[in-house]
Amino acid sequence: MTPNLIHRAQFISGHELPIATLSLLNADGGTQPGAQLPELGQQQALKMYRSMVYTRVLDERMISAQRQGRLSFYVSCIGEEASVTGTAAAFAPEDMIMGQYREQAALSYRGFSSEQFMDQLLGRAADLGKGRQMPVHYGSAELNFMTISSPLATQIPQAAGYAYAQKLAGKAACTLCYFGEGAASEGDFHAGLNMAAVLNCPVVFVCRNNGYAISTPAAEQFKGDGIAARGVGYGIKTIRVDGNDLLAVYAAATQARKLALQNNEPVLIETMSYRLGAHSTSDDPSGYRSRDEEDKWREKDPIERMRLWLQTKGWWSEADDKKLLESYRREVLETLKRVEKKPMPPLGDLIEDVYRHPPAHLQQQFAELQQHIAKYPEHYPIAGGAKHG
Ligand SMILES: Cc1ncc(C[n+]2csc(CCOP(=O)(O)OP(=O)(O)O)c2C)c(N)n1
Repeated sequence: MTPNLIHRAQFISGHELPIATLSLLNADGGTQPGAQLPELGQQQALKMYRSMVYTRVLDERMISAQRQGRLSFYVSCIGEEASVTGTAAAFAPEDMIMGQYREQAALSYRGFSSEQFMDQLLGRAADLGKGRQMPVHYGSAELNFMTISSPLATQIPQAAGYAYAQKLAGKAACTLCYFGEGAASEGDFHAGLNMAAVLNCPVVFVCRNNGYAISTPAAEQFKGDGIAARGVGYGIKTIRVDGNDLLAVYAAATQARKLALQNNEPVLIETMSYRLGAHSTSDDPSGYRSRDEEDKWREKDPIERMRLWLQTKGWWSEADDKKLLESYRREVLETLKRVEKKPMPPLGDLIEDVYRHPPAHLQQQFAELQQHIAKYPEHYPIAGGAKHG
């Protein structure tokens, strides 16, 4: 780049205006004047809408189930369904998704079933992860959804590396990587973005800026212009979108995927949204934010906004909506009851199938565990006493 010389010390403190936000859909379901809408047919629009509604129903029911003691922990996507669905829907099934933990809408969009969700959440034998992970740590090789891992931001350099490897292998696929604005404070964020930029990796990073990292508001996390400004700093094409606007998110993500694949380059999307629920079932947001603030965001509900748009197009009605909600609620509750009766994984799964032969120290720990269960079977009703081996 040719240097741009100045001859008087001038410090740069940022841009005069914040980075622009792509906004197409209004809260009443109308569109902005001059809005360049994405190509979106009825079938695809309805698939996206249904997936958002399903995720909302699943989240609400699973939070209640956690309160009833039927599962130990849950993380909801409530309020951020459009950020996730709008991006996931713009990608192809062969594109790997690497999520943080709040992206179940992407999994449901790809066809992860209620039974698969609950096998994982309740740690049943049929869980694809064999019940070894905490709830919400989903993964599916079949759906190209990398297993969630709790340490924040680890998926970011991994996504850059995955995309790099796919490029070297000549695969026409793009990696989709999600993270929150809080995770963007980790070193891995910087390493991952820089690596993706320098090595020209076809990866689309989606930062769900939902205003909070658990109890820490964005204003106390960073001083710059959100996360989008950092993408520009790393030489990455970047766009900021209204994350509660499914049409804007989908438009940005469709174009981002095209850029990433055509030019072999990373792209960053920052979706501006709000975590309407608690951080997890272990959190109580009333300790760090006001009801008023939450209510203001509730008025911008991404699902409601899309529903109104679909209705103005004549593609959906209130009666359709009622029917859909009822059928999802029934499906989720019936599946929960069914999965609760399914068997737990055999105890031996704890140490098998990781190493070819379980190493001696694990075998010893396992023998101690079996003795312990045999001695106190009443403490391990779900392990079925010592009968699992
Ligand atoms: C390395 C690491 N540090 C801390 C945590 C604890 N932790 C879990 S979630 C979270 C906040 C993340 O916020 P953000 O990335 O904005 O995502 P959000 O939960 O808002 O979707 C923290 C600090 C962790 N999981 N990993």
